[in-house]
Amino acid sequence: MALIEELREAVVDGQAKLAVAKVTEALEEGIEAGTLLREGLIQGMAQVGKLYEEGEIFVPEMLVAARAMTAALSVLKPHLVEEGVVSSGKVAIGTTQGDLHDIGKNLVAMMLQGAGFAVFNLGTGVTPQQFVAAVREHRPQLLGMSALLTTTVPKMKATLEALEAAGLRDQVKVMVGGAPVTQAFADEIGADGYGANAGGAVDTAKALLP
Ligand code: B1M
Repeated sequence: MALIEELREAVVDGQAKLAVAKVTEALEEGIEAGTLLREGLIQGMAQVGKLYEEGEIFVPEMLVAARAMTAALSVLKPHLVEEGVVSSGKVAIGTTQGDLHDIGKNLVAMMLQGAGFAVFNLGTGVTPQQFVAAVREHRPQLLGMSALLTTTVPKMKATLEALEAAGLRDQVKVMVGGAPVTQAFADEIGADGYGANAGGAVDTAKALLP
């Protein structure tokens, strides 16, 4: 338990090396990767967001915290992703136009991979036209869009419209997620599914692509 708290603190303080050391130590002690992810990394990052909202920290601190989380995640990744699982479907996923937040999206991508999906990670700042091009090129059964800013969430609807205009909407299921996104919003824009977190995204993907 102390180790998880120390991991959380390392993320909040933006200490990448310490976060990596704590994850490594905790794994050696037999703590599950999923527990370290949820109770260490994600809770640490939630605390960072709260401190930012309260004006206690600013963008540079938020950035170093994100780097610490990313470094620790890279150690956790092989433990989260089961190797050699047969692919159960193709997913293309990206963060919407104007948005460079990618920690949560990468986590979702990683968990989908772990669940056996072949994942095309389209990166950040993906325009509606780029999402359409990716659907044409990779022919995924599922398209995932992530957005963390209230200003970039509307790009999800724009992408659905672009898919419709390109005649591709009925060829791909669409799942949306990200902190400001809700099931009600997903329903409103006509997305096929919503994931509240990485685990939820995997459940939704499985339900959409049985
Ligand atoms: Co940004 N940022 N940020 N930021 N940042 C937020 C989002 C913010 C809420 C902070 C705050 O004010 N409290 C706020 C948005 C406010 C708003 O729009 N209402 C904000 C702001 C304002 C900004 C800037 C504008 C700041 C500035 O420059 N003035 C700027 C914007 C840059 C841009 O995108 N154009 C900015 C920049 C940054 C950093 C670069 C410093 C860094 C991002 C680094 C990176 O991603 N590589 C950063 C960070 C780290 C955050 C916070 C602190 C943490 C985000 C995060 O990684 N969370 C965030 C505050 C917060 O969220 N509490 C904040 C951890 C991650 C695991 O969770 O991303 O929610 P999350 O993903 C979850 C679920 O949402 C879900 O599953 C994931 C795993 O559980 N999910 C999906 C996500 N995508 C999904 C897709 C799915 C399904 C589920 O299906 C496809």
